[in-house]
Amino acid sequence: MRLRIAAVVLLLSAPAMFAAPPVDRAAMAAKVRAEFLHSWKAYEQYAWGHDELRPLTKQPRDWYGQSLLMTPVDSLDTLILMGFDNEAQKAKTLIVDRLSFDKDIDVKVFEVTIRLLGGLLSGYQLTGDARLLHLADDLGARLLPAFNTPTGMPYMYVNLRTGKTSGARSNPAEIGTLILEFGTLSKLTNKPVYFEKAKRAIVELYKRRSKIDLVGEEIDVETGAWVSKASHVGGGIDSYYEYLLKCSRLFGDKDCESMWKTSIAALNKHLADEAPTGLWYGEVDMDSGKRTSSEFGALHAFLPAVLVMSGDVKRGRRLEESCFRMWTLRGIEPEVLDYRTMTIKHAGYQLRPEIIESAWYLHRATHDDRYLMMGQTFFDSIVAHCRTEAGYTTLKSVVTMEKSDLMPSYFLAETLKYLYLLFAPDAAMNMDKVVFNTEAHPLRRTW
Ligand code: DMJ
Repeated sequence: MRLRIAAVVLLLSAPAMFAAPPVDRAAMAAKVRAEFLHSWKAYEQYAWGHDELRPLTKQPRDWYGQSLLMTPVDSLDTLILMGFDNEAQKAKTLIVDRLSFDKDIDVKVFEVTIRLLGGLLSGYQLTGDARLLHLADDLGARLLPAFNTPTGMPYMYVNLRTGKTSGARSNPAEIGTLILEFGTLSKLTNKPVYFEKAKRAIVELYKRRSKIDLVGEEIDVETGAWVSKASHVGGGIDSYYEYLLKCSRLFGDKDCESMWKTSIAALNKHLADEAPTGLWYGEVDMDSGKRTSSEFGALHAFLPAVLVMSGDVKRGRRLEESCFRMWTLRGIEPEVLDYRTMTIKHAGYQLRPEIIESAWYLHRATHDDRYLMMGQTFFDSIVAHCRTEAGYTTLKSVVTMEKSDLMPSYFLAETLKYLYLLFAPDAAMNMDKVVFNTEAHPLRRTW
């Protein structure tokens, strides 16, 4: 009997006895900062002036054969935020001296907008250097021909020199993730055309939602017809929802607010899936709402952040717990998981930030140390598995932990920035009137 009581007492006090030690935020912020510098120095040494670094072979990589300075533009505000003043100055000098958009290359409108336009705008707002705004304006003008479609939804590609467009088959993310950058550009240059084009695009997309208020995965921007009716919150759709909410916040836009409310209600009704493994958001047919798959992955993990931002902390918390389960299944998250069987569908890890971004938003909203613990787990796994002599690299597989050979620019723009923000004192980022674009570039409402 006494033994049994002792066991019960032991069990009840177990959480206190075995609780993880509190996370030392200052020490963690310093570690993240040091790893950022390690990555930046590797870029400087082996890929300076190019888009990205291949850390294993220590070679540069340019997306379109000619550099658009993806890594420096994407990293500038993180350098400033972390207080690397000399490096930030050097990056800015490189950008204003060398970056030219007068290039005969077909670029992806979405990628160039979130990384370059976003990075130039936040860089301008943080430094006040008008040359960065001038570059943003030049880029914006070169991207505008993409919107010349019968529907107003943009083509996927535009040639920066000739304005020639291509890629009529696009998707909600590429169509609906432009308004924060184009809208900010309008406000800062007093040229309404940017906001108007991006707003029309997102509205035209929304207008083509199904009767149950869902969008599909692929749409023809010339005819406006859906090519794929798979509806989910993963790659190809994800940041469309993020921008509906953030557009309402940054611009006080009532249309965006109403589109967001209708859309999130539909996601909660049709995509949210109460599985034995937790709350997830799966895939359904956009017309019937019939479930078509139980896949969820690294990209879907942006949703807890957006739920929290909209005030739904309860669902945000539960979904982040599911994401954490996905991360700890193998010690690092896979690109895609089947959450019903907990089997891995795509085993790569692309150094993605979304799960960390969500932990940061949750920590800001709840002050629950659990999210610091999660952040420490994310950081430790990334260091353990992705660190190389020259920066950090993606993984081919989270099962074998075999390394690939790329340090995407968003690793510096987002992954390390969100880790730093999670551990740094809250004052590190004055959040008053700031909205982060989907590439973690802080845009400040100054208008
Ligand atoms: C980034 O370029 C952006 O976060 C985008 O919204 C999704 N893909 C990467 C990060 O995973």
